[in-house]
Amino acid sequence: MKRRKFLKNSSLSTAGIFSASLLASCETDKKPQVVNKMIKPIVIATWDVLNATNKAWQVLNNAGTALDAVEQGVMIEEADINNQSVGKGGRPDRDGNVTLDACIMDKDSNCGAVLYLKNIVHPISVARKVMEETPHVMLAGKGAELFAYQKGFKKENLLTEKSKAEWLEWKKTSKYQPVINIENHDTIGMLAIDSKGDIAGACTTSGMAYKIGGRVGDSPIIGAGLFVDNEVGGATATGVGEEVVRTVGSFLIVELMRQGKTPQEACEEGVKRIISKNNEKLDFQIGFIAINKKGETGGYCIQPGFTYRVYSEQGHINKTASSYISS
Ligand code: SD4
Repeated sequence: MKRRKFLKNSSLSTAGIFSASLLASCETDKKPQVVNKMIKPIVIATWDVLNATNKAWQVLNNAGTALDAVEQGVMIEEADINNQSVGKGGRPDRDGNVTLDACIMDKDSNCGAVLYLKNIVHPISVARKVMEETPHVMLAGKGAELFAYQKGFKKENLLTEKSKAEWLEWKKTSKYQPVINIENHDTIGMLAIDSKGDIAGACTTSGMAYKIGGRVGDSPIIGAGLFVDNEVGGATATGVGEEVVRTVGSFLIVELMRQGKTPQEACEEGVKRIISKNNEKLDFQIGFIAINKKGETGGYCIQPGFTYRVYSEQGHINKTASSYISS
């Protein structure tokens, strides 16, 4: 039974500017008409993930929900073996195991997550099943994997020859030195607004390369790697997850937007909070992106080099985020 059905849709009652016209459009099937011209679908994602934002935009453009858009969008990266930070082809932990983390959040503040999931190409879809078909928010490890099999997901080897060869090379020194914007490249966090004005988000990763077995970062942690409040907006993160977790980064950014900051200002404040908690130490990367209910976007990072993609009616843009350290 779908838990979401039991939850009240508070967003429609609070988003006054959209309410009456939207309720009318919600009742039509398949292709809802955008009665209120203020609502423009938009998708935003960490890094230069053209194929993923293209996919999400297709869903939005066909009057799909933001939730379907972000799920199907990030699935592109999960299946892409050339992205060695997400899904199949992800770099393993130091014992050679590829372990995946993902979470998803919808317009009604429902959320689902999987942590330390092995052998499944699409953790984001398992996270969605956790959200929609269990009374829980997070499933981890073997339990998450067994749950996935029960839901029909297939077992697959996630370690590609390329990632295996690199790991074997790394083992010769076993030095753990994350390299900014290389080792931490390509976790995908995605946020979307659909034609009804509803927001959803997804975040999925294979985590830090060569991490200690069992390590989980920010990406599957609601509030850290991802947060959505349909009354306000959404935020998602990439970079050194430990730093994002200890400042509850994405939640902070959404709360700053609730208090009136633009997505850009809120992302800057989120990054600066992390820097201040590290005594101004700047030798790691964090990147945040955010979107508000009006469809305004922002992105900010510590080190130069973080890009994000925006796809809206204006077309596709790959943006370079401004950074705390100027390039
Ligand atoms: C983590 N935030 O596991 C992730 C890593 C990341 O691109 O962003 N990689 O800490």
